Amino acid sequence: MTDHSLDNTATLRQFCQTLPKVELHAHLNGSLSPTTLAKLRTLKSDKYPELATLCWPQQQNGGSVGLAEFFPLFRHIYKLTEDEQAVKMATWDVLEEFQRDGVRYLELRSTPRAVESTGMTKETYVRAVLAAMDGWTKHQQLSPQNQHKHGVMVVRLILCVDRRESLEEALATVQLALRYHRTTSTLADALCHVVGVDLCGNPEVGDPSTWTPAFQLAKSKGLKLTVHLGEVPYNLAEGLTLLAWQPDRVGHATLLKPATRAALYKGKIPVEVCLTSNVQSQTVASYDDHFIKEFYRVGHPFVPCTDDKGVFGCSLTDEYERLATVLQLDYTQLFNISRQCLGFIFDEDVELQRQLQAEWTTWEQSCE
Ligand code: 6MZ
Repeated sequence: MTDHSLDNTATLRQFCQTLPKVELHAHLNGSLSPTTLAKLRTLKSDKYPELATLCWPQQQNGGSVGLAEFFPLFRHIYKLTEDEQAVKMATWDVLEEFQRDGVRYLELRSTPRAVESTGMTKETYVRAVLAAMDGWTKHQQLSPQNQHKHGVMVVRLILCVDRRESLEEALATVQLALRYHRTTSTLADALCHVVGVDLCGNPEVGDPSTWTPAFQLAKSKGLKLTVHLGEVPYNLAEGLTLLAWQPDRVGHATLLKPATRAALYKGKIPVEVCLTSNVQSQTVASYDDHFIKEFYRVGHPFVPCTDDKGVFGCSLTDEYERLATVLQLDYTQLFNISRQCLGFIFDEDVELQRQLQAEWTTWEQSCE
């Protein structure tokens, strides 16, 4: 595949849009599009009239949102997804949008949440997300007009522990992840399941050593691990504690101490890179200053991801386009990066991995 292998009118954007893509770092509630927010606002307008104008900051001013303003946003957003019906609607829409963006394998992540006033428990939250994933997948399979020639986008779930949570809460999330993990799932006809756990939330809050037993348990039971690493310039001990959990991937890894960076490189731990999110949330000064250049130079594995496509107003297509510009990549290099991501997915099903590889090969051949 060369830069000239596509038809002359094809632009970089078209290439990035049609490229089959893998999305491995997307938070459900941060991924809600303006359209979904509007639908949810209408649904909740009697209960929360004060949310009538709620929207993402970038919809108002197109501007960035620093980490200090980022986390409080979810206090409001969470009111819109405080019951199972709303969670299902939100999940369904997010899947539609990722598929439309050319994503062919998605690991969506979310923090199980209990809301006393609506009766939603952490378990019914997880069941609602999985039910929407299953329902959406079946709907796609049954709708010939919606069918991609390689079938429906594959969807998996990662459960998050928020840094505000206690060890007991983290352990409960790991137990939930195990209950809905494929190898132990009691849902015989389930299409979608949990593949791993993540540590997310405000990096200024909490100390990772608190949750070590929970993440060790997850690892020992066969769940895959990812952690948010280095979003703020925290101390060396914190970075090393997180890496001692032996995560299978890490998110961001933007502000690492040299010893943490060395450990990351030594372990060849793939990084979920979220360019737009990092620059907009001001953890990286500019795209030119982004560590992606260093990862690419030293050959460290990475996966382009959106993080919160709603909050940051981006798509995975945007992320590939941005990557091409920052790293000066041609189409072949972009394709190779997208294909390399298949090696970092958490679902270890050999047949699934074979199918995905075949799909990428077919796509590559179609460009020749
Ligand atoms: C850390 C983040 C995040 O779980 O309710 N979240 N945590 N860093 C980030 N990058 C800027 N983006 C999102 O989705 C929203 C939750 O994901 C976490 C935050 O804890 C946020 O509350 P769910 O679906």
